[in-house]
Amino acid sequence: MYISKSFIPILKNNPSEAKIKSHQLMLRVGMIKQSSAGIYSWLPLGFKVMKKIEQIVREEQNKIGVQEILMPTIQSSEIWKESGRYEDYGEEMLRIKDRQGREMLYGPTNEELVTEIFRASVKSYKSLPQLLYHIQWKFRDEIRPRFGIMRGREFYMKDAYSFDINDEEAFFSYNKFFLSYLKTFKRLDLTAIPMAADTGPIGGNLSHEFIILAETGESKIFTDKRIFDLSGEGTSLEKDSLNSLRKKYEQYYAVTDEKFNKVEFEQQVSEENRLITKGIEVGHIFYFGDKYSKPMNASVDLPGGKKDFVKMGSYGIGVSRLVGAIIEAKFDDKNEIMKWPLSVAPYDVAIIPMINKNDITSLEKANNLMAELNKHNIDVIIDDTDENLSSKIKKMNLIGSPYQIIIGKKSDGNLFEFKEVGEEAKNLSVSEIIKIISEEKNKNWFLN
Ligand code: P5A
Repeated sequence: MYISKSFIPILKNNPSEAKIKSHQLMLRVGMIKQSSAGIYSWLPLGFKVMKKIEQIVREEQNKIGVQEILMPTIQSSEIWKESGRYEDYGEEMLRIKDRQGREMLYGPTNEELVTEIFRASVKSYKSLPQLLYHIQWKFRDEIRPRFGIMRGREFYMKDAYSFDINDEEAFFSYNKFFLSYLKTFKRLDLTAIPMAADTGPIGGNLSHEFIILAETGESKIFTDKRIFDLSGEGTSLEKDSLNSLRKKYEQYYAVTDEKFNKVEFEQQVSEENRLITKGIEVGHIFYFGDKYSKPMNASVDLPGGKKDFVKMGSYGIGVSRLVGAIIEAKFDDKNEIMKWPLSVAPYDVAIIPMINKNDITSLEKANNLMAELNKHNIDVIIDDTDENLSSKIKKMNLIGSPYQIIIGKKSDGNLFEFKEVGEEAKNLSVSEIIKIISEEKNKNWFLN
């Protein structure tokens, strides 16, 4: 891709309406454009990153055996009246009337709709467990949409739902998502910590929020620092292995402010291990038993001939919020340098040729280099404008490709000035460059 042909509307300065670094950067490099309060269009750069995040989320869901479906954004109010949430959900729900005067709504979440799909065809315990997910836009008429796509009114969510025969099996499903979330966030190069949390309008009494640390986060958290040393590495998808994983995490105090209890915190965590800080909620998992299956009559035949309501959980990841969360975690706003994790970078490599009007050899070199890198599935952006080198580097630092190649006076013969952002530049050949990037791209993540 050439900068001159791309739709990357870069602003000279930070827009004054943006208060946190992710919102500033996303507007500054034209990743998004506000369409109305809390509602955004996604422009090429932002869309590319979000789609890459979505694909990682999808792959990790598929790996634990969740099946992808796609439910609509617009739902009928009928099923919400059955579950009893139509009134409870209050002003956050966007209510719509169709031309026949039927009450519809823009889905803020899908527990009811998926239960309706399930009950229409699953009748026996023999078909359990069922794990379903979709990745779809949601709408919540938040009173205070803010920080750009971090707290939007319209936002993109992966939401999964589990249906099981009893509590034990339902916890097994819950724990699969617990592990899958640790893995998903790790692939995004984030450390997300599961913390006991309030269940709000979704309900139930077991729930974990997955939180990444950030000063600009909206969640206040209280933790034992030692929880940051844990990982899901080595955990298999066996019941016992997953149980011990959750126990390993739950032995350390880690809660959001709604669950905070000063006495417990001080009793359980020694002073040097206490951490009180802020974070961003990037995922949230819930177990709520028969909260929806009972009022909506979603039951299955049991082995002895009796019937019982299925036990359900739901599992969300804020796909659009993650774009902002990664920026909060990775953007160096003092030096105005963004480095996307290679797994989601809009472009793997930025090629910056120094172009002199009378001499286009460096642009030709850049073109040849791009052709070579493309052959190895390495995605490249070239700054083919005739701006000076320092403004080109500034621009690429904001776009955030993790690697940069400068083609100028110093590039001699077959060697190129190559650098991983934040590291020293090196003179390398094309094949050495391809090797470094390909190895990083194919890195093995735990539990593949
Ligand atoms: C779980 C899946 C639920 O809605 N029902 C289906 C459950 N959970 S949740 O915690 O309310 O939302 C899941 C994740 O969505 C992101 N999120 C948001 N992102 C951007 N703007 C918002 N207004 C917003 N609200 C929720 C969060 O990442 C949250 O963890």
